[in-house]
Amino acid sequence: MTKGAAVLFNKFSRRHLARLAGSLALGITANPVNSSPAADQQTQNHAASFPIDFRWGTATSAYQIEGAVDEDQRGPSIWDSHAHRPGTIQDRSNADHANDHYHLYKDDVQLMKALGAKAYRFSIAWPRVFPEGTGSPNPKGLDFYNRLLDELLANGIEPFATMYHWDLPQTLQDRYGGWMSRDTSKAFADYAGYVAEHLSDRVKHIFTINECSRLVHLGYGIGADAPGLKLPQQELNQVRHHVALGHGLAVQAIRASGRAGTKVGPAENLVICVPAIETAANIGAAETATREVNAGYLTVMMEGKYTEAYLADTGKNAPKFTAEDLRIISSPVDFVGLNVYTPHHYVVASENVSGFTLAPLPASFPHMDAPWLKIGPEAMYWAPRHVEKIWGVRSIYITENGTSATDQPAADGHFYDVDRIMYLRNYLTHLQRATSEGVPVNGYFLWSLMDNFEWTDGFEKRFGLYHVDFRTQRRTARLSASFYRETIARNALV
Ligand code: PNW
Repeated sequence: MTKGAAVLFNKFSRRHLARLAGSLALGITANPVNSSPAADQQTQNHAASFPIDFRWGTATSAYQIEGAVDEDQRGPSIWDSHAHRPGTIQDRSNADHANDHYHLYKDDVQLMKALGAKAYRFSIAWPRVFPEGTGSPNPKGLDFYNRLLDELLANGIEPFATMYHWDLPQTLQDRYGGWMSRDTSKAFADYAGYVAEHLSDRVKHIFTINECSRLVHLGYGIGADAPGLKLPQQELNQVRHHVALGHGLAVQAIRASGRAGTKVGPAENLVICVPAIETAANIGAAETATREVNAGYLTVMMEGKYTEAYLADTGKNAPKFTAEDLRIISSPVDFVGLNVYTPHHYVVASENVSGFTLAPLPASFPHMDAPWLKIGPEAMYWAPRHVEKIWGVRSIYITENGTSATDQPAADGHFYDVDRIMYLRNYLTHLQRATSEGVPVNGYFLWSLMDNFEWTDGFEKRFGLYHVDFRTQRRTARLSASFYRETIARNALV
């Protein structure tokens, strides 16, 4: 063993034992398979290691875990209304109670600690802070996040906050039609500035909006997500513009009201274009495609203009906007967050006008426990690489990555989610490929810390490293929790 490896081994063993003790004290099931001494003695595989200061974390969002929807003067959100509308949620559930994280947050911080995770991405519920969306803040709402932040920091976990993970105050839907009006974009900036002013003494990284594209398409286009609308094209394009504007206004408000040094950026589910074969021509075509298929989101945020093809495609339905809007939307950001689950397109270079062909995916393309969750680990390489290459972004966080899986407890009571481990190991291998080539990815947040309310899938889809029994609120570590803990401890793939 080299000297470096011996130091690592000793450090790892001590930390490992401390964590295990922590898990036991918590009453959560001990990790099903503890690493064997033989595995511990392996020298670190340097070829598979990550940058030394890489941030490892987990991610959640407010509505999916908090519960306590009526407590401490929280106002209703569009997701409360949506989930209570008959026929919207697969298992007829709602998140009124969810993981009861509002009361169990201290236990949940211990779950993170047991993983050795040093960062945590969570979202702030706008209707807790401003029950009416605008106007008078509710100090009790903000207090919950004060308690959570103090608990995280006391346990050595760095908080990364998302300002909007889809839980719009219902009053803004009623008053303005939600994101159909730019009044909502402005209200969002006021709320974000207020939160930054009060929390940026402890939160140094803030994400504005989680996945603009999903909230626009599923919320206002298809109507599956809240607020459940199916708008015609022009209005839909206008919603998209208002969401991008909300992002830009929030960047400015957070900078104006947050402490010096507060960093801010989006958390987007970039539509990921993978070169079908890694030739120079296909890679170039995949970059061109990335700009175009993300024209209404990351492209306009980074470039301050809609692409010609986007404006031509939308034609008379193009959004109405001013030059000032575009300047706001493209306010400089400190980093870009990317939610990476799946490759959306495989790209082949083409002689056509666009320069690319999006290959149709064969029915046999493999997927995880949801038809949309196609298994394409190389998406984890190409997403950050494109963002660096196309827009020169110098700091990237993987704000979400993970999968649902169908494991049941085995005869010995453990959850052997080996398919989730397979998925994670392969995606992380491609992330390591990116960092080893110098793509500036600074951290990774695994979705999710624990099973939670998976939007229209209710509690049927489970994404957690910890299994949650929603009747008892008992959290049990899955085998993937051990995988992640070992990966973090070694800062390398295991
Ligand atoms: C994310 N895609 O949604 C959300 O941010 C989370 O709240 C959610 O629980 C999680 O992923 C799992 O679904 C996504 O098609 C939905 O690429 C769809 C895609 C990506 C992310």
